[in-house]
Formats: sequence, structure tokens, C-alpha cells
Amino acid sequence: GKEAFIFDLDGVLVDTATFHYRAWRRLANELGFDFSMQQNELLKGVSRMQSLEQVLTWGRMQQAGLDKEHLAEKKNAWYLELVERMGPDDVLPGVLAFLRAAKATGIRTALGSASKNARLILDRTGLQGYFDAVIDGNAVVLSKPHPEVFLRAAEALGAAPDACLVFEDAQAGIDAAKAAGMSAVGIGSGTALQRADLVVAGLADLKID
Ligand code: B16
Ligand code: MG
Repeated sequence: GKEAFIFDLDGVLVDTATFHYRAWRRLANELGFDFSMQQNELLKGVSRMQSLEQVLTWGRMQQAGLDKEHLAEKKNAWYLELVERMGPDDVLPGVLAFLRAAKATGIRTALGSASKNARLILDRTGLQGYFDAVIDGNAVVLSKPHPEVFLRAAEALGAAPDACLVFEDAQAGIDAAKAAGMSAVGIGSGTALQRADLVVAGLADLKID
């Protein structure tokens, strides 16, 4: 059995993926181009600066001499406007019951997110008390699909990688879990998540055993 569960934040516990999409699109539109929801899949689980590089590539603006730090800050400010309106109702269906059941079974839990805003989102939604460890975008250097974030989470929980189960909505996150030697549950649609050990639509569809 698994001793530890590691949860991605965005797309697994809360639906901030749509906020990221809206904010990146707003930036792209301001720069004079657009990108699709399908392209947006590639931004999931990827760090802010790497997401910016991807967006600029779509707009063929890599060589435009833009102030990237400034653009990333702008996108983040728009994103935070949406996050500020979040509350406990924005926790995805089945999440609280699942986290409580995990605790009741003695399973240790960690957050393993690429986001630098993870703690703010946990606070706003009332999820902060449910995790024994929080490893976020401020604590890691290498972005998913690199396994750093999940290996750090396992270490913080005192669990071996093969005793950890990761819950992820992004292909980059599933790849990171596999690279860490962990099992992975994909959250979303099966066709979009390759190499996951199991794929479900959401945590509401899962029971601990
Ligand atoms: P921030 P996760 C990731 O969160 C998002 O999926 C990804 O779209 C975002 O670019 C990344 O966090 C960085 O977020 O700009 O808030 O630091 O899915 O790893 O929880
Ligand atoms: Mg995610």
C-alpha cells in the first residue's frame, strides 16, 4: 500500500487552470496574438517563466527584445485578481472528503505544486491545514517534468518514492511523478494523460482503498 499522497494544486484541488489561461491569453492579446485552449494544455504544470517562453513562441515574439520579467509580473497580477475572489467554495468536488479520508487512514499528505502562489490559494480556499508538507514553486529550481518537486515532497514526508502516489492533471506532472519513481493518478481525460497508472475525472470519483 501507499503511505503518502502528493497532490498537485492547480487542476486537482482547485480549478485555477482557467484563471491561468485567461491571464496568459490577456497578455497574448495585448501583444497582438491569440492561442487556443488546446495549446494551453502545454502550460499546465509548467513554471511561470517557462510558460511565458512558450506563449511568446506561439506569438513568434521570442526575438522581440521584450522585458520578460515585466510581462510575467503583469500576467501574475491579472491572475491574482482572479485568485483574490476565491473562497472555500472553489475547492473542487470530492476534494475535502478525499483529504479527510486519507488522514483518517493514516496516510501522510503533501502539496507538490509548480505555483509560487500555492500558499495564497491554500489560505483563500481553507485547504492549508490538510497537508503535512507544502512544496511549491518557491521551493524548487527545476520545473515539472523534472521530478524535483515530488522528490522534495516525499523527503519532507519521510516516505520512499515507491510508497508515494501522485495526483496530477498535467502531462508534465505525470511525467515528473514517473521520473521520481512514483505511481500517478491522472485527473482529467484519459486521452490527454499518458503513462498515468489510473485516470479519473476528479477526486470525487475515487475511494482511498
Ligand atoms: P504561478 P500546479 C502550476 O500549478 C500551473 O499548472 C501552471 O499553469 C503555472 O504556470 C504554474 O503553476 C506556476 O504558477 O505563476 O502561480 O507561480 O499545477 O503545479 O499546481
Ligand atoms: Mg496542475
